Amino acid sequence: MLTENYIALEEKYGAHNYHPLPVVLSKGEGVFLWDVEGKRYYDFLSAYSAVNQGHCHPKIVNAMIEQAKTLTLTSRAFYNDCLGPYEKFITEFFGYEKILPMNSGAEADETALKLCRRWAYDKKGIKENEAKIIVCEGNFHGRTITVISMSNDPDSYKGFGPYTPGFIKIPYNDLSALSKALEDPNVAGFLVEPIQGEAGVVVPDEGYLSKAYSMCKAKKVLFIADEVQTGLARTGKMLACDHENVKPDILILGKALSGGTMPISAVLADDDVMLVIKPGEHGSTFGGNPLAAKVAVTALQVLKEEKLDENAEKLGSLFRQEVRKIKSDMIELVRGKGLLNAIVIKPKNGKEAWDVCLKMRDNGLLAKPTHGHIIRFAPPLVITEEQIKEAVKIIEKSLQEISESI
Ligand code: IF1
Repeated sequence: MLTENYIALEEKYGAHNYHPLPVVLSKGEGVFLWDVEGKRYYDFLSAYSAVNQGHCHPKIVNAMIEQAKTLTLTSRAFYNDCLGPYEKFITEFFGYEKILPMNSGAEADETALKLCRRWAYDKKGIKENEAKIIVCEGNFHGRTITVISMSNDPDSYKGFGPYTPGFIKIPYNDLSALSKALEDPNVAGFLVEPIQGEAGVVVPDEGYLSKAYSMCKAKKVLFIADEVQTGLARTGKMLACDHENVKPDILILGKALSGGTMPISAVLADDDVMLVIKPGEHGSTFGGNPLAAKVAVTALQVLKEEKLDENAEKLGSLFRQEVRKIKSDMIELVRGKGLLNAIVIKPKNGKEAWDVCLKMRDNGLLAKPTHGHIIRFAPPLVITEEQIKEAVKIIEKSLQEISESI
């Protein structure tokens, strides 16, 4: 079946909730993807940072196969022999007392919101149903009704009301706005992405996270970091918060926690926060299942053993340095941290980011525009120096070909 046939199937039988780049993939290995015609591509999206360890990492896949043949799901109605060891491993890995295991990133964000609100009532003494949580404009935390209630992107929230109340929206990277919002005694938490991914890889000023953290502490407000996309070595440190030595009161992880094999997310916190939720007050059918427990431990071990944070730091700098050498009037700017980068495209004679992505696809590299004219570049963290250089050549060639075609 050729590319068109597969696309036609999705068009006919699938919801139209995406507009994918026209390429049909059938195999992944490390930094590479192959389409149904056998053409190879560099993957520069990594499934939105869910494949940091590279596609089908053998250690992770083998751990999955072994556990899949043994026990995949018990539900939390009973104990199993994988969850406790996983909980010990991950809490020691990140330095927290407890983990609440979930599946998707949105579920983990929802869990963090519930923890924060319950902590507000039981520990901070805020009146029931009065808790407020500060969020940033430009945020992306998932697609559930409550999560889109925090969004100021019409594509995320329009037509899905009524919305969940209790959120205060402030501009990102704006400490005076945060300071003002923190004056409200009913504020219980501040939920923030250390780098705003969907907004177009918006990196805040140096010191923003640490100052925001201190301001929250001064007002007994929980600092909640959504590291679903920025975490797990992506930005050159195990967590993006590590760049400023900030330890969030609630840490949200997802995506690469499974190395891209299955949905696994997690919320980490210390007892003072985590134990406000009592038995029977929160959960999920698959949360903390034995298969996820084994996969997540292996996925984290791979990050550490292969020093993928150091590789991301080193090769991210190389990527930005090499892209900045490209002579093209379609490059407005390059920004990012580690291997989470973006190029802001200056449209030229009607050609824009989407056209650049189509051309890069023809030349063997897959990436996709986020808002408007911004292209995110986020390869698996196992990429090598030589592959980064080859990828930059493809970007340069593609921009040149577009300019010549106009
Ligand atoms: C889509 C965006 C990225 C996330 C952060 C929570 C979640 C995400 C910081 C929710 C998910 C995904 C969702 C996917 C595309 C992708 C995305 F474009 F939507 F915004 F990466 F930037 N926090 N991001 O980035 O995790 O429930 O999806 O497991 O919805 O189109 P999830």
